[in-house]
Formats: sequence, structure tokens, C-alpha cells
Amino acid sequence: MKDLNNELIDLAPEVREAVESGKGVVALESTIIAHGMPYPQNVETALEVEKIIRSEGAVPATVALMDGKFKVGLSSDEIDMLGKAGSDVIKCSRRDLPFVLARKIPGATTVAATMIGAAIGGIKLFATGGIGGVHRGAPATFDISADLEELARTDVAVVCAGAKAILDLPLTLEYLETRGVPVVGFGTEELPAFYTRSSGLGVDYRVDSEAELAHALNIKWKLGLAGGVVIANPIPKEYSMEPEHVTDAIEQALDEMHEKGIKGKESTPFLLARITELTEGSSLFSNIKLVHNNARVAARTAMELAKYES
Ligand code: PSU
Ligand code: MN
Repeated sequence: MKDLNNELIDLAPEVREAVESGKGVVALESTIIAHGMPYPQNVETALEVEKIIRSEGAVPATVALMDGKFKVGLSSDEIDMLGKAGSDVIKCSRRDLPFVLARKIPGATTVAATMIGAAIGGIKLFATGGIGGVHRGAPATFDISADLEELARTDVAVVCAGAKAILDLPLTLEYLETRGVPVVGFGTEELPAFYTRSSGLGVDYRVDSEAELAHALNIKWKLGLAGGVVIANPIPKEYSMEPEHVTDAIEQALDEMHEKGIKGKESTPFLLARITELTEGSSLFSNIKLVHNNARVAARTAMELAKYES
């Protein structure tokens, strides 16, 4: 059993009880709230996602940094605060954790940092929208999300809708392959591309149920194979976008990003916000729907995985 009494960790009582008794728990990130969506849809989505997880019998644990502690399990007031503060809150990946905790300022955790918080808290499943990856142009810019390295080292499975075409999807898959991270298609053989169900790229394994997924996850960690798993869950058909509509918005957003000289950690938030504007909110609507869908699969998988704990 994990040492959950570390002074730098603040587990919500409900989350602690669930982890200690081997119940299903799902971690959720806070960068998607502060930097990934506008207010108030960000807060509405975060709260709805928690509700969906509960309706499947699991316990949600939204992660963020507050008051010098890694908080695992936020209250709705804390979620509201992060959602209202938006980009005034620091976007925190692995490298940011010690400094933001030392300063006792609020921090929104990315996929990488949320995986770290989840692992410290003993949580194996994490639901989000999209993971970071190898950016287009990375062979020249070296812009590769720290999410990929975290997936290589931290034992948390991330349910996402694939990765957006703001990234270089083939290079992202190559990177994950090199680092030994399985990419699993949930009910599909193809890597979904976030707003759309297909990318033309294959996944490593297709699984068709949460039970099948939990079985393989349990084997991975029982063997001591460190690292996470990408569970790519396609957006439901009724909410997926027209591929051309998305491609045009992405291309334009990328051009504007280059013109403005936006780089580093600002890139992803800029692109997400600009794509929402360019698609007049339809990308935001799809984004919200796919997050709901991922929360459901993560919760069901957490419930299946919990069967191995008892
Ligand atoms: N992709 C999305 N929505 C998001 C993010 C990525 O579709 O909100 C966020 C996640 O928090 C992810 C982070 O971990 O952006 C990746 O940022 P970067 O590329 O700077 O590592
Ligand atoms: Mn980057």
C-alpha cells in the first residue's frame, strides 16, 4: 500500500477511503479546466465528468496544486476557482511541481503532472480529453510534450480521445513505441484524432471491453512494467466533426501561432482556444462530449481493475 500520509499530498477523505479499500477511482486533470476550455463550460464539464464517474460507481479525483500541497480530489468550489482564474493559474507539468508547491500558489496540472499526483495517491486510471504529444515541426523545434515521457515512467492508464491533429500523430506514435507505451484502441483499430474518429493510423491493440482492458493493465503492473498506457477512445459518431472543417481550423491556428511567435507551454492553450473560435464553438461542443465519453470508460475500467485488488 502506498504511503498516503506524505505531508505534501492532500487526498480528499473520500478518495483516501476509496484507495485504501481498493475501490474504483478515476483521476482528472486541471489544466483542461484552467487552460483547455473557456469559462463557464470548463467548470460545467469538470463537474459533469465527476457526476458521470460517480454514476458508474467510481470516485472522481480532480488533481491540482494548492496551498503547497498536491491536492487529489478537489471540492466544487476549488474547481470553480480554477475555472474562473483560467490562464492566471500556472500550467504545471513535472518540472514545475517543486517550485509551485514551494511558493504555495495554485497550479493546474497537465496530463504529466496529474499522472504523478494520481500515482502518489494510488490511482491507476485517469480520464481526460487529449494527451500532449510530438508537435508538428518538432524535428526542428524539439517541442515534445512531457506527457509522453511521463507515460513512459509512471504507472497510470490515460483514457483520451487520441491526440489532436495540432500534433504530429505519426511521430507521437513512434515516440510512444520507443518508450514502450502501449497505445490501445477502445473498440477501434485506428488511432482516433480527437474531434474525429479516424487518423489513418493504427493502434497497437484493440480491446472491446473494460474487463479486457483491466485484465491487461493488471498484468502490466503485476509484471512490474513501469509506465502508463494510452487508451484511445473515439469520440461518439453523433458528436464527431467534419474532417475538413477541423483541418482548416487547425491549419489556420497553427499559421497564426507561428506568426505570433507563440512557443513552449503557451502553444497548446493558444491552439485550443483559437480552434474553438474558428469553429464557432463547435469544437468545444465536441471536446466536452468526448471528455464525458472518456470519463465513462475510465470509470468502468477502474471498477473492473478494482476486482483484482480485493
Ligand atoms: N490536449 C487537449 N486538451 C488539453 C491539453 C492537451 O486536447 O487541455 C492539455 C493537457 O493538460 C496536456 C497539455 O497535458 O495540454 C499538454 O501541453 P504541452 O503540449 O505543453 O505539454
Ligand atoms: Mn511543449
